[in-house]
Amino acid sequence: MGGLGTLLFLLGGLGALAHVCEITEVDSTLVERLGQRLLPWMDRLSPEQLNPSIYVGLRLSSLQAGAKEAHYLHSLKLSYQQSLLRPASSKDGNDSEAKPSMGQLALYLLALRANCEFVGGRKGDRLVSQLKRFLEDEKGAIGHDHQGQPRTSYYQYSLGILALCVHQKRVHDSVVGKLLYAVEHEQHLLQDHVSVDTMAMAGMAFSCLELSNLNPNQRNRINLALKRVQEKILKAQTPEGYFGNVYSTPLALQLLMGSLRPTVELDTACLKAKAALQASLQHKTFQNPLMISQLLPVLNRKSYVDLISPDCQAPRALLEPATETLPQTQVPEFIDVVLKVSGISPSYRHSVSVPAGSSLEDVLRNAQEHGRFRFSTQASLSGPFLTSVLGKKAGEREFWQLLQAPDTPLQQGIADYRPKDGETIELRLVGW
Ligand code: B12
Repeated sequence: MGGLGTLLFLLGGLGALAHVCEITEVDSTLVERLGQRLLPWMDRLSPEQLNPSIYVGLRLSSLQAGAKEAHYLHSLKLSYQQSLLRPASSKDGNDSEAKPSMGQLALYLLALRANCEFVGGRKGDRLVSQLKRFLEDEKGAIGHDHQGQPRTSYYQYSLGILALCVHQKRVHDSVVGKLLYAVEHEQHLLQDHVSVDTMAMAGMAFSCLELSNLNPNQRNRINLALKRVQEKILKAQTPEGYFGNVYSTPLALQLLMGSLRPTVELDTACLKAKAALQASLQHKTFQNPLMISQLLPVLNRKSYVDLISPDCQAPRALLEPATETLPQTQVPEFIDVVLKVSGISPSYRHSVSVPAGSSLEDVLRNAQEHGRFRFSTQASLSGPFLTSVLGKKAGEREFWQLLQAPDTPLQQGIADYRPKDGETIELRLVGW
């Protein structure tokens, strides 16, 4: 390291150069443990299990997975190019695989950028056109009067703009305008649990546009919207210190880290959030690979906005697989969980007995095997998403909400949540 490099390093170490929202002191064993949880997922290379977010998270972290990484990116490329560039669904019924969504395509483009690649060539250009078309369609769905809603979500809309931006691809002012309007009027961005995540993602799209100056006509509006996003996220801080909840805090910090608008409020809020997040790392809060992938960059003081000019030479520690802990061969203890279904008639209520430590998905399976309960799921980057219950499929802009009775929405999905003895879990069909 040269003289200047050493000086910067020292200053950085002292915190003089660090932004107050950056986490500077992290326990490297805890980070390693998080990284190790991603490793098994990197062996899952089937199209339904590939997850570009995992690749992005790892590349922006302080860790690397050696040869697995290149192999994973290669699989992502094959899968995404194949499914996105094949002709539109043929009518003969063989085309059962769903095409990646707008957000998934955007995450794939972020993954390319995380490997310091710019999307290009004939295939690459087609992917960019496709993403632009997705955004145009969504712009149409939102409508001239802004009365409609995107078919996916403003979260995915933001991801789309961000992905094009880090590849230095310009999107039309009118496309950016829809997101600006949504933030200015808080339309559909502020539904309970998804609001902070969506605000953070929208903010990162704006940060990228601001830094790259791709839409100079919108400069002032972008600037103001960023200020607004920052305010909204700070306002959503919980008494414990989380922005929204523990799982939206990583994205919120990714956004706030890049803030060019330091204020006393921001300083105080970030100190509190960092402490809360660091405390949560001591527990088993972060198990889900998607959540880990959004968290790891933060623990390395990086955000998706850094994909404008990623540092692919930065040294990263090689991850070794976790040493196996022997399974305990004790007779399992059983717990009782009450499963309740509401929002449809007739309603349903039944007690299920499962081994302690079972997931909610295990509970649902048990209820299905031993009674009239029925459910189905759809794979997503976050894991299995509950799509139908007792034969009732959630319709457009509806979903099966998971709650701990009487009225606490769960912060985890069916595969990750582990109910306790005597708990009542409610599945409620609601609009969003
Ligand atoms: C938008 C959104 C929703 C929308 C999705 C509908 C839509 N058409 O977009 C709605 C409101 C329905 C929703 C529901 C839920 N969500 Co949500 N959601 C998000 C959000 C903001 C963006 C997801 C996204 O578009 N990703 C990008 C695309 C490219 O990835 P994707 O995998 O293709 O996206 C799909 C899945 O993410 C799926 N989905 C959305 N939420 C969840 C949650 C879980 C656990 C699973 C398995 C799937 C899933 O819907 C997306 C669209 O099809 C994320 C925020 C984040 N930080 O990731 C939270 C987030 C993933 N959701 C979360 C939660 C907890 C839930 C619920 C379990 C809440 C509840 N108590 O019921 C339910 C899911 C219940 C079920 N039926 O299985 C948490 C997950 C935390 C964790 N530990 O894993 C997040 C991180 C929000 C948070 N900070 O708490 N969600």
